[in-house]
Amino acid sequence: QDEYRILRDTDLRDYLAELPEVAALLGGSPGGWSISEVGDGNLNLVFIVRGTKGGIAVKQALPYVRLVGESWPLPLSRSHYEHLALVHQARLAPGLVPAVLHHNEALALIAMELLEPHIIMRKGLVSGTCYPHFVDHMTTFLARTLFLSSDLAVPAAQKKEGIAAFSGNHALCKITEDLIFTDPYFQAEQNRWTSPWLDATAAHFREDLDLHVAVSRLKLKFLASPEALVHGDLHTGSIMVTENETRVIDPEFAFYGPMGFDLGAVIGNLIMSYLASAGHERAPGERRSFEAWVLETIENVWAEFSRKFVGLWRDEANGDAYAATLFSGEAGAARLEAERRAYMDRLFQDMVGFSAAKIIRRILGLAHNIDFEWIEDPRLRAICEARSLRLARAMMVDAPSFRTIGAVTKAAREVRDW
Ligand code: SR1
Ligand code: MG
Repeated sequence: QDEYRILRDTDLRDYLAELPEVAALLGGSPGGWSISEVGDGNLNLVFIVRGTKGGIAVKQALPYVRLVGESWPLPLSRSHYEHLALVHQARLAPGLVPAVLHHNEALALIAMELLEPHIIMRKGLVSGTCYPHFVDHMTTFLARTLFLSSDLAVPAAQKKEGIAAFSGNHALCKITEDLIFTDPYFQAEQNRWTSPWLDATAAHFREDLDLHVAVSRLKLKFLASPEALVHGDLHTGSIMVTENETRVIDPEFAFYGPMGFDLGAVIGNLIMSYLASAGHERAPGERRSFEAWVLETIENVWAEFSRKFVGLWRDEANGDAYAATLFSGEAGAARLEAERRAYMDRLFQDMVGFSAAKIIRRILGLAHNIDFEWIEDPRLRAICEARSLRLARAMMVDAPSFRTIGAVTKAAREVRDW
């Protein structure tokens, strides 16, 4: 068995040369392969390797958080969970994740299909690009991975085995527990924000007990609700797109958690994209149509997700929850249908709260995003971030007042003019 070491140029080339399938896919002699490190995420190394015939992506986990350095160790086992999640997701939502070509657990390395000409969706959004198939692809991914790993779809024993298989990924969960649900709400050393204009809001958030209660409820839900296999980090930087294709990457934070967390990640990041748009240079017509598309996308993600999720519940409910014997006959069917609506209402509330948590962490916590960071004018950036914080606070503290996704987009539109 290999011993862990960080694979760089020659070492990686020699390693891949020994993998017949990978070498055949790349083509040509290993000496002629080009290797470049392209990782711009917070945790890992990512290499693109090209030969005469084709290319692959190679992801290797570092034993520490890349963003911070060796002072913050992080288990290599995250690569094992990422691989496991990719395999599960490929089965549950075929064609929506990259194909795995090779995995070496000891080296914490995964070789994957090279997604080309895909780009990271966040970058496309920052440049004002709309993705016409995103709603369909993403809601298929969300509905299928969440429903089909839940107690609505699988028998209890299988579900419990799933929970057990991912239970060791607690170091990655702990990052989320701290960075999303705790740090932005007190004076954590790693917190940062990019402008003194946000000092007062950050200070208010540190004193705001309504907000502290709301975020603590969300944290408890995150800690103690193994509803389904969640991706765990489903922001727009974990999605690669072309005009016609969508792939979800990087599920190293995967575990059995609350479904609303993945939904909230998608919606929260779209809201940030919408509210950051005012800070990026765009022709007025382009800005209007991009922002209209983002709002429409937010509405359609929820609408299509719920339609697909409930459809799966009607057609593929093989789990132990809601035993069919308890809902027989016409009255039983009608009652179960009403219960499905109530379930979706609760999930919607979770999504609203988690969206808000995702927004706040990207503005007041450690890890930021280019939606805001690439806004050049510091004053404009602060305005976009302040609007986002205002909306997020309302969504978190007063989630029940947002009864429909239309109420969320209406509030986003209003805060955009604030
Ligand atoms: C220190 S890790 C910061 C963030 O990077 C990942 O993409 C996750 O979002 C995590 O919270
Ligand atoms: Mg990632």
